[in-house]
Amino acid sequence: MRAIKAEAAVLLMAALLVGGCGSGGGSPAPSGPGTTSGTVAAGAPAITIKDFEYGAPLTVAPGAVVTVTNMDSAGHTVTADQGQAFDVDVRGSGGTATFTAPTAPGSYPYHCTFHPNMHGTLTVK
Ligand SMILES: [Cu+2]
Repeated sequence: MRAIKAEAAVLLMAALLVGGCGSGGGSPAPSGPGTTSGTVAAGAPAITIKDFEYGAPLTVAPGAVVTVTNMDSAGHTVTADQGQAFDVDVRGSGGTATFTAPTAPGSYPYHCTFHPNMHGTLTVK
């Protein structure tokens, strides 16, 4: 009798746990496993760091959310040269991060705090 009761309790707890996981929001998956470059989302602004370079200059709308992908094994940052317009760490080996572009139109040079020779420019307009 006691054993059966305990078993029922365990089953109930398991059911609760499964239900909790299902309804609770997990962390949002940035772009899923096995990402192929350029398929983040149609029209979504993105910077892909590769070989210690930020790639082509990017122009975005004011306040746009920019996704940064780091294909290098080393970690990088996207840090605005002036003020604190934006500053994100991007883990290496395919790590991603997002930041919100400034709302004021203009040209925003940025760099990597780990590798000061890395430079890029974000244009907002
Ligand atoms: Cu870097």
